[in-house]
Amino acid sequence: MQRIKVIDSHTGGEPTRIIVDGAPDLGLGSPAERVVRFREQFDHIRRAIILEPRGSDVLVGGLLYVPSDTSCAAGVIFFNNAGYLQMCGHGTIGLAVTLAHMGRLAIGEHRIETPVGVVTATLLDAHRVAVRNVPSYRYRKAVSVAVEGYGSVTGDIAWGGNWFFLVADHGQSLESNRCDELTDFARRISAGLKRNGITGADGAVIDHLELFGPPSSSEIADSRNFVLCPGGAYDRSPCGTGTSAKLACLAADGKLSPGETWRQESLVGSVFAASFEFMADGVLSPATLDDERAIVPTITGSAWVTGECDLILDDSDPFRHGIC
Ligand code: PYC
Repeated sequence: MQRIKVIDSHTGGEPTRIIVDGAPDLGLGSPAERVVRFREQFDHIRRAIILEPRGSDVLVGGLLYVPSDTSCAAGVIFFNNAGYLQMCGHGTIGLAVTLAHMGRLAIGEHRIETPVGVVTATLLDAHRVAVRNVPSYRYRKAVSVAVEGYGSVTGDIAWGGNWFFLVADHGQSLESNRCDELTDFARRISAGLKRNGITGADGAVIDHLELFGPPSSSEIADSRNFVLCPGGAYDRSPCGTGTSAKLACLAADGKLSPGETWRQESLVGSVFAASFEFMADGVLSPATLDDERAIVPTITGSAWVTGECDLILDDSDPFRHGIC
């Protein structure tokens, strides 16, 4: 019988489950090498933690490891029902609040190692965290894709720690009672991207879909989004990496200035406050056509711990490694 201790939290409604004891040892090496080891040798642990009967399609997990960059407070690999995430904004906020709950993180700035680079999590109080994300950029503007049942849909492709296709002009109303229709629509766009070979830089799969619409009230936000995650569930939070991708597009279009606040609302009404700095003069976004400058986004949101639990993987349980 194996026990794995986890702490659950939610960030703007989106859950995060951090393994705090009993995690597999991924050994030494770069974060990317550790992801490979996790995938190749311990994927059953990801499935045990995330899939039913213990988890759900909405859940994002985080495995903590001793970082190779010793200036970092922790290293983390995020994962979900479909596999491994490159970065996760809501998860980093949840991680910082979880570590604070455990007495392992004090108010202030902390560096966190992720597979796509070091991010900074500033714990502002017991719940509120500002995440300075990895450099983000728009890769392609106004890309049209044929979507089954809907015709041509146009959006931007941007990197915010994950790859996103961002669509503003879609004719859908972003209401929480329409999540099934929105999920179906977003899945069809994803399928259209795949069918037509539309990718991020270097052929990277665009595994997140983001739709935008007006906020529930201009008093509380500038925009509302619906984000479809790679495992087919929608993000209950405004999505940290998705908000970073959105800022990259706003910056590239000259619609948001450095330091100005953008308030992104999610389908369930939670809000992240976000702003950006440009990368230093002369540092252009990698692999763009348009010589656009990369930005460094900071996303601020709140998380709450919702539970502490020992997961039990009993050798006699046929579903100890999840229902696949
Ligand atoms: O907040 O970056 C995010 C995120 C990615 C997938 C789910 N949440």
